Amino acid sequence: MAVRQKGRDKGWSIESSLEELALLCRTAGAEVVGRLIQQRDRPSPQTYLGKGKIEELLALINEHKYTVVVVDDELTPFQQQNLEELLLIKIIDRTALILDIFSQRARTKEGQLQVELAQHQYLLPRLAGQWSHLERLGGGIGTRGPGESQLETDRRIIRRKIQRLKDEIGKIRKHRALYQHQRQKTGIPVVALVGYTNAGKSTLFNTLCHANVFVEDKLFATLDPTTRRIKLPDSRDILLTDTVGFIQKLPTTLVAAFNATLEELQSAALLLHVVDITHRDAELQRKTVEEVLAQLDLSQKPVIVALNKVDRLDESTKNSLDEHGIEVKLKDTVQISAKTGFGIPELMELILRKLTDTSSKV
Ligand SMILES: Nc1nc2c(ncn2[C@@H]2O[C@H](COP(=O)(O)OP(=O)(O)OP(=O)(O)O)[C@@H](O)[C@H]2O)c(=O)[nH]1
Ligand SMILES: [Mg+2]
Repeated sequence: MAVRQKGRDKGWSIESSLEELALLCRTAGAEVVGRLIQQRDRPSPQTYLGKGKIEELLALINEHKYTVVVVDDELTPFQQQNLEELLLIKIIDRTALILDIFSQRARTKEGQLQVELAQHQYLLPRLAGQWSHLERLGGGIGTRGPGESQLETDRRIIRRKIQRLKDEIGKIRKHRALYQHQRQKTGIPVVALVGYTNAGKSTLFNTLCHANVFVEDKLFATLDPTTRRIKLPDSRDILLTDTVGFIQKLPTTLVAAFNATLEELQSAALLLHVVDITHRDAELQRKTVEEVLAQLDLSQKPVIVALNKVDRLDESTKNSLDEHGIEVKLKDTVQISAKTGFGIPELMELILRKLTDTSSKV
């Protein structure tokens, strides 16, 4: 059961956001069997949902025997605890869901450590709730909660764990910096693929490198950056990097934890922004990616926009992409199909031109 509130996010319609949430659920291995939308100016600080909606939801849970409720926002620990007590059902918020997917997907040691860090940071303020919640739910012999001293111990353990994870990530980071430094010395420019999750970055990466990177029609197929050396039309080399996809309302804990990986982007000479032009929310996705790039201080980087999956469009729509809501008058835009290879020579030429432009400016 997926729940969200009306009118809370810039530009994104409730349907789009809920649809994306359902896709996230499927990626995490759960099927959405019901949806509930609440109209409210702002969420209740105590219970997120209002009284009437809670009753409605409770009735639905009893009728359909739902097992989990997924909320399309990040809940405060207080809201989550109260909701679980009232509904007596497991509540997962958008952040926990994304963290779960990330933990399934991380492959490298660094990726795993980063996700683990984000999970522990998410858990820390939620610990208190867990214990008192158990006490009140169960009560009595055998189910009595471990109490405050246990809670303090648990908090200490989690804090220590967080520190250990940070130390370990720090070590890997140093190693990476060394590697990056060596790479810079070779003078080969780095071109980094960025874009909304599922836009087709890895497919394009494969097409450009003839490599075989994990591609899947699921969200966040790629978590760990992969880099390969490829040749441009003038036979100059570049390093191409495939990265993690972005999403609206990306949990802040994750952005922080993945900072090290995203730092790879800082050293890029050029960003190749891949947009799934066939997606209903292509323009919103493009804007979201731009916002995340701005948060990461990358707005000043030279960018090429690759409008991907044009093989799905028919001839007439290809010429009027405006109808898809995308602002095609953007400079340095090229239409491609990572799958069929359409537009790839033009893309390579554009990369070459853009790199030559930028290097002649500095
Ligand atoms: N029709 C069509 N499908 C494509 C194209 N490019 C990618 N796809 C499909 O889109 C889906 C997502 O592709 P990926 O390459 O995994 O996307 P990504 O941007 O790397 O996604 P994340 O790693 O999850 O952020 C896959 O099912 C691809 O087969 C294309 O040019 N045309
Ligand atoms: Mg990918």
